[in-house]
Amino acid sequence: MLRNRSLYLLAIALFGVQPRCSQVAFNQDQASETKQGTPTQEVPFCFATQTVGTCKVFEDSFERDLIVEQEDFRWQKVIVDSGQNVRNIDANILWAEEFGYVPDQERALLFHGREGGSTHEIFLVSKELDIDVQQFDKVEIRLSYLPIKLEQKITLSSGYKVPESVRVDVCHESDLDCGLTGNDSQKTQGIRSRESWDDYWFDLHYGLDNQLGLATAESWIDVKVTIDLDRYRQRGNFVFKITVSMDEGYIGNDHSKPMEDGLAIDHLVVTAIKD
Ligand SMILES: [Ca+2]
Ligand SMILES: [Ca+2]
Repeated sequence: MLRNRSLYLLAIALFGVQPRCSQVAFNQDQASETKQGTPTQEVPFCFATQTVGTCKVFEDSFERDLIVEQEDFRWQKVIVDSGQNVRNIDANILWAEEFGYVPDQERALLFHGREGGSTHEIFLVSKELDIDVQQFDKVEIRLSYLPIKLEQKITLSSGYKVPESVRVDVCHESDLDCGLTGNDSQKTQGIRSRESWDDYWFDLHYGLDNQLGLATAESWIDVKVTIDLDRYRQRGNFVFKITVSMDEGYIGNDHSKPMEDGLAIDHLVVTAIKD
């Protein structure tokens, strides 16, 4: 952190101008405050010249019990497309031994469906990122994911056909249109809207041979999407969600049995780019 801070101050001294990115990167007091709620969070660090620069907005390795902690500056909620809240969601942070291997530290986040349940998507929704969308050009979102016996086509309860997968959706309409505000019915309608959210797909792997508990380093796929900020300048800020789609889960919904469908993520990094 000290080294980062020194580099950052040096960058300011040399170049004088830097894109505004996460305020926590520029204010020591706020950084300390933010860290309390996210003990595994490396404080974001931004630097830039007058013409180019990058800024790590946040990273998440899911080294905690709750997916969305109250003080976390990154996530606002994890929700299923029916509008159900976190208590009913098939998403949990598990330890490495339950996966077999995780790519970053000791835990990762597992999503799954439910045998006999209708087919849903699960959304992990970011807070409004502290990126100046007028000044930066792109956002890059990277993560590692573990596919477990996924299939190429499923039909969601909303009628849409999608592959079992993980992707990034970015809100390009109003908060209300994207289901970020409003009454319960507006939130449910907005959060699943294909019109209000743009979808950005990662490379898809189906992991037909993978099984929970037997994952190795090779089972995890590193992927990234790059998003042009031009389209979000009018909205004025950047909110994204990680969306996973699948129908089944543990066989017989018994967590001691193997999985028919599962998808884990780890080491998610969001970077703003000025090029
Ligand atoms: Ca991890
Ligand atoms: Ca399936």
